[in-house]
Amino acid sequence: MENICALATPYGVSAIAVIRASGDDSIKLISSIFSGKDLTKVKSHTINYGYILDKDNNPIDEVLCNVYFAPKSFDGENMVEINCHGGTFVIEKIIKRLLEIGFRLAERGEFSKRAFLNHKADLTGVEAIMDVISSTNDIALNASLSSLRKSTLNLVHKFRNDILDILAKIEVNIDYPEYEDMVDVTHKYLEPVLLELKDKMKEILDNSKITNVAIHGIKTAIVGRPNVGKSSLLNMMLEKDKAIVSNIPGTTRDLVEDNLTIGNVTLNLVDTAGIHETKDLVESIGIKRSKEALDSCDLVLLVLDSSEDLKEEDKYLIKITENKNRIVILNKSDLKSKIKFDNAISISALKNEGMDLLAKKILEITSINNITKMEGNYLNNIRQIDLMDKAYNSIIEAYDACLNLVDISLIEIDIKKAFDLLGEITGESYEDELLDALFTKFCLGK
Ligand SMILES: Nc1nc2c(ncn2[C@@H]2O[C@H](COP(=O)(O)OP(=O)(O)OP(=O)(O)O)[C@@H](O)[C@H]2O)c(=O)[nH]1
Ligand SMILES: [Mg+2]
Repeated sequence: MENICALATPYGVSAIAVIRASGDDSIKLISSIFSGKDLTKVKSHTINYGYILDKDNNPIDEVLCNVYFAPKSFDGENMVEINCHGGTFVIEKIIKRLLEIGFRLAERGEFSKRAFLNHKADLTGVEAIMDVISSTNDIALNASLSSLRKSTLNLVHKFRNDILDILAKIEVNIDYPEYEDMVDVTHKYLEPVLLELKDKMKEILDNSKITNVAIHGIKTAIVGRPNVGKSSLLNMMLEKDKAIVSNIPGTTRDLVEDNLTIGNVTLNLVDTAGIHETKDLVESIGIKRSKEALDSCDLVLLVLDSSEDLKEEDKYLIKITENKNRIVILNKSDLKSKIKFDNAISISALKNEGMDLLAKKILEITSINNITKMEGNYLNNIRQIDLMDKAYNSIIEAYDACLNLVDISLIEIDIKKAFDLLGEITGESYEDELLDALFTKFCLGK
């Protein structure tokens, strides 16, 4: 493949930076500007000391080159990792030199894409690498590490094998009706098989939805009428002055977002504009956004001002959040309290009091501490879940068709669709596999 290079560490000043290079001639090319050993002759997986040289053979930087010969490298290509000093000027100079001698800059994710194309990793494996990098809590990290150890791949393979088995049996029935050793694939035979498959898929989907909230964060909206202290609460939770606070009602006009991790729970917090009737155009746009945030969130922190009697807006918000995952927060506990609310948490955002109670309540309400028990029985991201969901729906269709005694060759189409959709999770193809399974599992050619 083409010779590509990219900085693999963050751009900026650091002790060491790593420049990654991959491609057919990558080792040969870098060797030609390297003062140390001939890199084409060293052993794979060795670290080699020397200098990267400029056009006039003057040193650009003192480096260590890690050499990996194909196919035993991350992306399955010849690869060199140049460990240089982490100054932006030096990094740019080395990359410029690499471009001069025939490399081009890699695109985003191109090394991983190569790893996939070279069968070094399936799509779930490639995604797991990204997930490890973006983990913000232990659950997310454990999930991505287990996916890196192929738990997701194995899970999908298990489903695909089960489906393949059904497909193969149907095909054999259709193509070789005279073959006597085969099970007769009737509606009666298919019904319990599809039912079991459907239930298993549902279980995975349910598990995945719970774990994904834990992995990717709980969308949490802080709502309330103006001036109750929503932005003060956000700032208290984040331990920084993220949102503007003032005693003027209607201070927050737009959504203010940030992430916060409490124990194993990551919250994607959104502070919203106080919800009330207004004629102010800008404010009403903000309020519309508040309502959207409220509709789409997984958890509501409803803030009430405990120093004032409940107003119409409070009552309205209490009512519309009733059936949501909700924590009611009585703010301004430093002032004389005028309201009571069952199960509410009392805090003073001004005095920074009550965060411990709120944190405890959040952990309680999100109850995602049992997730570790689900290891290997869930999918790790929305793309995977979406495909599994579609595959599940195809199996439901197949099952319903089976109950209605629809022709089996038509039911087969839905089952095949589910198989293909699951294959998209891992990036595998389908036609070849079906043929392989047909002939290896049933030995028809003998
Ligand atoms: N006494 C007291 N005052 C508070 C407390 N929390 C917030 N305030 C005050 O209440 C006023 C409003 O606070 P904000 O955090 O801006 O309220 P908000 O709900 O974000 O208001 P809008 O953005 O206008 O909807 C400010 O003057 C805060 O200092 C508290 O716990 N006790
Ligand atoms: Mg505010």
